[in-house]
Amino acid sequence: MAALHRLRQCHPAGIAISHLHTSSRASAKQHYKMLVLGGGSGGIAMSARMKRIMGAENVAVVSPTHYYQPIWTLVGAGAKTVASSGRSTASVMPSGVKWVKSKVQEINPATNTVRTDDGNEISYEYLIVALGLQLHYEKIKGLPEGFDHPKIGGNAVFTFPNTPVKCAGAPQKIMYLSDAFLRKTGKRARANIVYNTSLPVLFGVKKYADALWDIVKQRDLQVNLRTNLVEVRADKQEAVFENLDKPGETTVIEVTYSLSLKSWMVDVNKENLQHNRYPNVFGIGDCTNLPTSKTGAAVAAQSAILHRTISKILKNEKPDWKYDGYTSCPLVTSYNTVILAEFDYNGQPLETFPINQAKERRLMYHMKVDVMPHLYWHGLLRGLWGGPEPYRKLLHLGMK
Ligand code: UQ1
Repeated sequence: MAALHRLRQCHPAGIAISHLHTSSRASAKQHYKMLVLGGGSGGIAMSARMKRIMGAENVAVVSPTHYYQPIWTLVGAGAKTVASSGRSTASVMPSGVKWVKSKVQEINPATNTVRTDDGNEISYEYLIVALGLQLHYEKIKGLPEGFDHPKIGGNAVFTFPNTPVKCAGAPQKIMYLSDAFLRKTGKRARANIVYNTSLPVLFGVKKYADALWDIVKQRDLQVNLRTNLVEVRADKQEAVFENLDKPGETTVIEVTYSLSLKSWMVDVNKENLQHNRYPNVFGIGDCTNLPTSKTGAAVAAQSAILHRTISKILKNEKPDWKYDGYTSCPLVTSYNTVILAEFDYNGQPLETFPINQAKERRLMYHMKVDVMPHLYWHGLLRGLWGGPEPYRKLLHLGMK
């Protein structure tokens, strides 16, 4: 039941999963060999890969919308348009794969069925859960209503919450871009920029954290560790933070706005992505409990592993490839520089290029802004890009 509960709780924006019971008021019965829940990066990449293994007619995807989320920090900073981040689900859906244009209402892993919000029941032989991760602003007292009180000037406070998050670098990327924006527009002297993070470190991987500490010092950005946002008083333009090392001790700061995220996870094996309780269920991406940063690059690597795991299981063989937690976070540090962090479950750097990636570089900014979107739309989503692992091995051959 615990696993059921965890499965049930994976519900991103637009996808609501309510009760778990086996009765159904199904108006149409459908069955697929492979049912994919979610049409984001993981769902679309896996449906393209599953189509290759078993034919399009055996694959269905339940999905409402699709966004290219890696560009959102740059949209926030005004460097890209929001329109450039969205594409219709129809345009990314692999041809021939059945697109179920509904929301997931219930997952019943005991009976291998899923119910959608229009009352239909779909049964499956294998299930891939790729439902993403939902933002829960309401977990902070005073949010989301507080967003209706916009004010510019004074303290700009960026926060990293005490919960699982999507890309762990995003809250500080938008801080660097805000700093750059204020400098560009001559308003930096009037603002005090603060980064309040619940973590005991600025970044989980020491190599990149060291480089980022240099940047925050240089740019006069104030960092407070182990500091967690608990309340926003929008009318008074105040935010309340707790000191995680001294329970009960809070600080009130005058603010413009702040951000927070919250999620629950699908319980999968961290090496092969198979559900820990239901062997015909798999998970990929933000909705899983894989203990790594939730990024498109992580989904790329996971898609290659999950492809292999499912191919092996279909042949009654044991999964053999192991996911090492590879993830990448292109840390945008200004309007033309990026630190390209790449690392594994253990926080060990796993860099692709034979140059020091902890250094801020223009080249890496172009990689992120001009190259990655192509790799995403034409590689990852078509099931052709499984992350840079093979190239990393080739480029580093003989260097060790
Ligand atoms: C990546 O594979 C990927 O997915 C397509 C991204 O997101 C969209 C990335 O930002 C990065 C950095 C990678 C990793 C790829 C290389 C070549 C380092």
